[in-house]
Formats: sequence, structure tokens, C-alpha cells
Amino acid sequence: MDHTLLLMGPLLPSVQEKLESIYNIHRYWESDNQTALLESISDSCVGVVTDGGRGVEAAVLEKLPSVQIVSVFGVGVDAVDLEYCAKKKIPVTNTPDVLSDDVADLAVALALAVSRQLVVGDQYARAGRWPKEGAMPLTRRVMGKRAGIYGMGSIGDALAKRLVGFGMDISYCNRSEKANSEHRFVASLEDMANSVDYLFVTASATPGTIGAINASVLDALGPDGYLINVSRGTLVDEPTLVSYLQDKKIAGAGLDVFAHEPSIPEALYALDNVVLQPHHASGTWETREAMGNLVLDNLNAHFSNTALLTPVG
Ligand code: 8YV
Repeated sequence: MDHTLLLMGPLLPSVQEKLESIYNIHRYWESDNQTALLESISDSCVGVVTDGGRGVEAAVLEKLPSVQIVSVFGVGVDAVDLEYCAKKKIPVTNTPDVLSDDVADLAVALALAVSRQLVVGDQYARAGRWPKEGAMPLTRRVMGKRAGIYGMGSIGDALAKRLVGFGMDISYCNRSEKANSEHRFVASLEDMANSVDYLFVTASATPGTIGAINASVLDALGPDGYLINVSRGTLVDEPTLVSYLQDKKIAGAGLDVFAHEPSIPEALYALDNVVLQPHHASGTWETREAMGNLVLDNLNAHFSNTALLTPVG
């Protein structure tokens, strides 16, 4: 219990228990006077633990001048004030790779679900419509179609491996071409969108990618194209996406992430050409345990003066 840490939000209970057995943890989200809490640990707090969605803002870090590390339970660090951390030389760690398989699985599941109308079919069956109305309307095949992956990191890579199994023709758009990739590199996102049936978004949220899926990209994807987003809602111009789905200017979307979580644009609830998930792509027991262990291992490495396992940048 030597080290005092601030925990911004709840973690998987088993991970939080381990954390609380090793460190002196203050629960930020439970405090009814957060200003007083920050003041009371201002000298002693040496680390912040948070998840990818919550992150931590400069306004909190400024009140904790002794913080030496920010450890993120998640791969995305867009909610952490990285500029502030860089300025103060505070290392940030995240949990890459351990979640890539589950996130890729969910991306495939969303593509299948929206194309094959799994949710619509489930509702059709449960409502007893089959015996009364006969077969439900036909759906769209996934096998053999053209996929474009925006962001070819560890998640994009895991996704591509799965899409090969669906006989898909795969292209990708990335900051730079990957040396050993067997897939087609396309420098322009709009050009890629123009030549695929499925546009998968797996890029991290950075100033260069936020808002990238705009009207021009959706126009390029066109009325037969599907958008699958397992990255961050901020990469998409959400109001435009909603209107394109309503007007069938794209065929459909599978969305795990939204611009203002946990809010989801209500207009989406009425649409059959969308499958929604509550930001849950990494949400399996196995992956969340692995993410938690990586958070603990990074903290342990830092406080025992050994190299961080997964530092950001
Ligand atoms: C998690 C995520 O939802 O890794 C990320 O960046 O968004 C997710 O895996 C989140 O960090 C867990 O609460």
C-alpha cells in the first residue's frame, strides 16, 4: 500500500480488487466532492488508472503534481490529455494487442449481423411472424465481397485474417503502406470507400482521423456499401451518417461506438439497416482480465523501475 493512485472509474471487479490490494486507491467517480478529494491526495498521488472511454483530463492531472504514470485500461488513449502528459513527461500506458482478436470478432459479427439481418430475423421469429407471414425478406451475402480496412494496426490485422476466411478481397488505408502486407494499400480513404462493399473502421482516434468518415467518404461507399465501426464514434460525422442511413444513401451500418457515449442518436433505434452495440467489442471476460493484468503489470514495472510493457508513443 505504499503508492497512492487515483482510479477514475470502475474496472472489472477482479482487476479492481487486485489493484486495491496492492495500492492505496481513491475512487474518483464515487466521490461526492471531487475537488476536495484531489486536494487531499495532491502530494501523495503518484498514478492515475482509467479506462479508454473515461481517460483523464488536464484539469485533474494539474491538481496532482506528483503523478508519475497514467495507466489506461484500453487501447485507445484519445480521452487522455496526451499533450499535458508529454509536457510533464508523465508516461502513459495502454492495453494493445490483448483485445485485438475480440474486437476483430465483433467487427465481423456486426458485418454479418447487418448484412444477414440477424436482429430483424430474430425479432421476426420471436414475434411469431414466420407461420403467419411466411419467410422473411432476403438479405445480402458477405462471402466474397470487397472489404476496406481503415487503420491497419493490430486490430485491422486481426480483422483481415478473419475476412480472408470469408473469401473477401481486402484493401486497407493507413498512414503508411505496411511492408509485408499481402493486402492492397490505398492511400486515399475516399478512393478505398469507392471500391469496397464494407468499410471497416479500426483506426485510433487522433487529430488526423477524427471526422475522417465524412459525407464524401459515405458518398463514395454508396447505396450498396456498409460501414462497420469498432474504433471511436468521433471518427465519423455522426449526424451525416444518421441521415445517410435514413435516406438509404448507404446500405447499412454496424456500430459499436458513438460520438457522445453512452448516448446513441435516437433516430438509429427505428432503423432496420443498423445493428447497434453498447461499445462492447473488447467486452469478454477473457479479454478484460488480460487488459487488467496488463494495467497491473505496467504499474508494477513503473514502481519497480523496470521498462514499461506497453508505453504509448
Ligand atoms: C474499452 C476501448 O471499452 O480499448 C479501448 O480503447 O475502447 C475498449 O476496449 C474500454 O477501455 C474499457 O472500458
